[in-house]
Amino acid sequence: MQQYETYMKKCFELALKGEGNTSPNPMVGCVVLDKNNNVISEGFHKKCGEDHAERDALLKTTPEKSEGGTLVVNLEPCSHYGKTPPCADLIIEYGIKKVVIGMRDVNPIVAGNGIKKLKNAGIEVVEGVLEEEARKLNEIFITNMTEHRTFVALKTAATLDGKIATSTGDSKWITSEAARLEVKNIRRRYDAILTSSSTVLADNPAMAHKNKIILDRTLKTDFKNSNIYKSGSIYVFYDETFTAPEISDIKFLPAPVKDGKLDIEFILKKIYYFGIMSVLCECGGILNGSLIDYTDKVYHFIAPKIISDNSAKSAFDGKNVKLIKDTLNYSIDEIKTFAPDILLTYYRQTML
Ligand code: AOF
Ligand code: ZN
Repeated sequence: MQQYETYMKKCFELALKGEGNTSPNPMVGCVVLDKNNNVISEGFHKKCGEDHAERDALLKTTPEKSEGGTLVVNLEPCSHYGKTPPCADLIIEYGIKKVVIGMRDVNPIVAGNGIKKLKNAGIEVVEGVLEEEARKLNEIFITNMTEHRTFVALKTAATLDGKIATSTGDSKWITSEAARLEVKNIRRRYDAILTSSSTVLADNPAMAHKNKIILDRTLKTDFKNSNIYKSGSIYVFYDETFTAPEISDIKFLPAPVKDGKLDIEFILKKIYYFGIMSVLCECGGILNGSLIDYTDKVYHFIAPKIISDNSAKSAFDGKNVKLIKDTLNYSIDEIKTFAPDILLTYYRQTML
């Protein structure tokens, strides 16, 4: 088992090479061992529509070499004809005798059928190796498949006293360059970034990304000159009672308004329909206060600085919880250092 864990970790590493490119498919890595337990091949899923990890790894070796060997993969091999033929069939063809799996596939077309097919062919199947990590690696895919919705992540960068800007709106820079570089890595994991007109107006950020969603209820940003509109596919959501301008390269999307705010639930449904499987929200405290109800995961950078001002802007605002028993609660998943700052990653307590 110990030995399988080492190979499973290798699968995670390989899978992560596809990070940011596999959506809506999962990230998958695969290691093939011969009958003497020597690694003879490795592979990973590079992009939706291309070879699955198992096929990628097997096609780099031969049935002569893999005969009687073991295949380690973080997700149950598929049993269906999709964009590619079933991996289970190829595993059988290659004479593999044992398949070690991180997690069962949650895709209903596969779910257990891959394992059945392998077992029917006389292959031993070892399940659940580093399952928790395997599930975390594909948390986006699992959410999409089981809940039919976009995975929502939120990033904020605050001082020790939880402030993201001073009372005058100054926020450059709360966190270090190392922390800000990490934000670019985090963005790459998600299909889109989401921000608001207030952030566009306050900071004029470029937020390099292939898909950008901007919540601009009253259409008050400068669509011709703001940095954010200069690259990527742009989706602007606005109050449906307004009239959007005609600007090529920007998709203007009317949305209903509830209590003076754009309806977040409607927007999240709409972007899922557009094929955006995951989104990273980078907004101010007020919108964060609304988004937090729909957020699965938070990336919270903390800089060792104090502003100490009641009028400074908070990372989360507007929920106005009066009793501690009514707070929103989270489980901290990870603490990383980006000196001199830290990054806390946490999930809603109901998640995972
Ligand atoms: C992947 N890569 O390495 C594995 C996947 O449309 P298809 O044919 O590419 O099938 C996608 C499904 O295949 C996916 O939802 C998952 O259930 C299964 N396994 N997918 O993209 C892989 N092993
Ligand atoms: Zn497959």
